[in-house]
Amino acid sequence: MGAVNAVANLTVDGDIAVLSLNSPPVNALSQQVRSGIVEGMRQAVANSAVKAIVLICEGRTFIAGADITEFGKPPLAPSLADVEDSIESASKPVVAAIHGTALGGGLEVALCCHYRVAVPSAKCGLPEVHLGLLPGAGGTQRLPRIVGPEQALEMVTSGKHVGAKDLHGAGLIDEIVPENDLRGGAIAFAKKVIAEKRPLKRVRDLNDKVVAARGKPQLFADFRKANARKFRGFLAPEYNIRTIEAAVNLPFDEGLAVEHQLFTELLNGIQSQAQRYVFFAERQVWKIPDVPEDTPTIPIKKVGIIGAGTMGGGISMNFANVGIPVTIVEMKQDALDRGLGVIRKNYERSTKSGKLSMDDVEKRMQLLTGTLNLEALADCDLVIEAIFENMDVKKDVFGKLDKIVKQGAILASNTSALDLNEIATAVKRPEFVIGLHFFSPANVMRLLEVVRGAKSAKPVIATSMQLAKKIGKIAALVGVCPGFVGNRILYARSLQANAMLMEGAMPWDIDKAIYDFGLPMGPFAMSDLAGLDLGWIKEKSTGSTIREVLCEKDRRGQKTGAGFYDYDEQRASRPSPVTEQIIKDFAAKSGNPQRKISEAEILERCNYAMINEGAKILEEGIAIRPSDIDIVWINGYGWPAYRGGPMFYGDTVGLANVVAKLKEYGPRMGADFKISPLLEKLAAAGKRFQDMK
Ligand code: 3H9
Repeated sequence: MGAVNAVANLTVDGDIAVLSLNSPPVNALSQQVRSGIVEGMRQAVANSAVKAIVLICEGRTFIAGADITEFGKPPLAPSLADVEDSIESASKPVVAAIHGTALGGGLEVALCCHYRVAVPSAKCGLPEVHLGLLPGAGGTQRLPRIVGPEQALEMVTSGKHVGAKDLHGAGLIDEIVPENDLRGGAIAFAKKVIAEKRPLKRVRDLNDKVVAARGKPQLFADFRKANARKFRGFLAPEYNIRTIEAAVNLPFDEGLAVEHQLFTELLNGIQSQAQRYVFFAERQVWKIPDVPEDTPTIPIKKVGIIGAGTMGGGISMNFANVGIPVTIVEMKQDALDRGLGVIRKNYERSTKSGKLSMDDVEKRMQLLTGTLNLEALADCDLVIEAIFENMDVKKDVFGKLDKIVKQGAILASNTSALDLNEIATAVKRPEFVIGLHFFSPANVMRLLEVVRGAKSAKPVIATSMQLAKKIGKIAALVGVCPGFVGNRILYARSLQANAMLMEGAMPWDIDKAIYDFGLPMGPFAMSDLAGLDLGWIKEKSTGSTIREVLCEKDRRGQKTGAGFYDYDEQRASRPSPVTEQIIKDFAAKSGNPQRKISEAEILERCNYAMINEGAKILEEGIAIRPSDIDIVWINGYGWPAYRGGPMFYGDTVGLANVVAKLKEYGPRMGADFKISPLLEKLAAAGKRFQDMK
């Protein structure tokens, strides 16, 4: 006994063999781990002194799934099915000892063990759906046999990690063992199994729960209906549902065959490819080439927010949620009261959905201190300015902050449009200035653009990224340019959308194409939601754009019941004849010939203009890598993850095709439109954005 291979170790403790895996970071089921298990099981079974086997992992977690990096490569023996068979058909009881997260293939392996014990903090889940997949190693057939089809449906389609205690209740975990003694607890449990002569319990043989649901198709129909909106466009949730249906309606081996066929189909499809790319993109985005992981950070114990409006309030909530005290500064008492009132209302709404208790609400509210006095920010470690977009006002505020706030603190702006470097000229410590661009509603949206000024110091950047993680955001580091990454690309798309209005398309035609492509809404519905009067001043309005004319007619978006669309009391939209006429009048004046614009053209012009702008952003070094741009658009604008972000989408279309189309559209793209040299270069070389190093 001893080392089985480089990642597996077998020891014998009395009559219990302990097969231990150690393959950092997450003990994924790589070829080495698979062969370590198969060989370890063979040795343990062959050893006549051994009566039961414990499967356990070193490091931070039990097996967290198949090794995603192996997908799409030629399969290497032994397969995961071989691994599972070596456990499930073992002649001695096998006990899985779970800590950390048993996910995907990891949980599937545990389900092939005859028993499972876990520490209280352990979690289990089948998160394959997030990778555009389904559990492909028997999980869809075994899980419903233990927890029942209802909970199985929920788990495979949500990918949620479920706590050990809940799963103990559901029968998946046989015993909860002490947090600090998993190994001892698992061995004691294994001894009990032997002493009590418990049977080799194979999950595949359990049938009660699936049989009980047989002949109840309504269960699945209802589930599909209830989740239709959430699943829209994604293939994997539907395929996951079908496997649970198979588990209910078919014998185990036939269900397994259905699972295998659907898994293979998903694995080879573009959606899973995109979602696996996003998985790695979400992890890459934190890595900044010139700001190494060991860069010192500034402890953030107290935060100041200037502005209690929608943005300032939402931003404050993020910090209160993680226990960081926040001082909120406003100019007038009524604005401050209103802002704090809105925050309270938002929190109270969360009590209705059960996310928070009233006690939690009070605790969070107590962390928020409102004041009219800027001086109250003196001892903050981070101050975020969230006032309206006006350079002079912002510079004035930063100048004051420079004199008030202690040295070593970070001075951040939430600007979405202004030049951060110019703002930084207002202070004597520009290296402590950074942009923290939250997206509205700031307490909900996951994206944070961390804007690196020309002088932002590395510890300031490192602290901002770390803090973003702490408050549950996904942060992308971007450089200074108008609109940064997200809004700059949005603007490139808007130019095309607006141009097409002058050529014969209506807002609803464009919005429909973009919605059907997978985004939550198109540009005109989005404008109506945000309000058309952002930055519009009645006295200065000249009626020279469609937007201005709409505002002049008091069609300022959803809030006034009309904008590009008309809205009913439930805020349901319908095309507006008034808007149609305004557009037709403008189009006639423009002299453009009017034509029917196809859905393909709408999508190509909008999406390819975005890809082109993304390429320019890369050329200018505003984003670190193409996948960071994709992260911004998925998390800030609802680009569908199953299309992998605009840059990944460009790769799937083929960059040569993108360039060819942009050239074909030529002058329609606009007089100022230029194809990015980087895009042309990649296209000519037959390369993808993903090939950029
Ligand atoms: C599956 O099992 C299919 C089967 O049903 C059927 C097969 C036939 N593979 O997230 P972190 C890397 S599909 C390869 O920052 P945390 C990750 O890239 C799989 N690599 O840590 C990162 O690398 P780097 C189903 C993986 O503590 C490092 O590990 N399972 C894998 O915040 C640390 O990751 C899943 O989908 C993997 N499976 O969170 C679970 N997992 O340091 C996916 C991680 O170079 N994993 N890496 O950037 C997770 O959800 C989280 O990693 C976990 C830890 C919760 C485990």
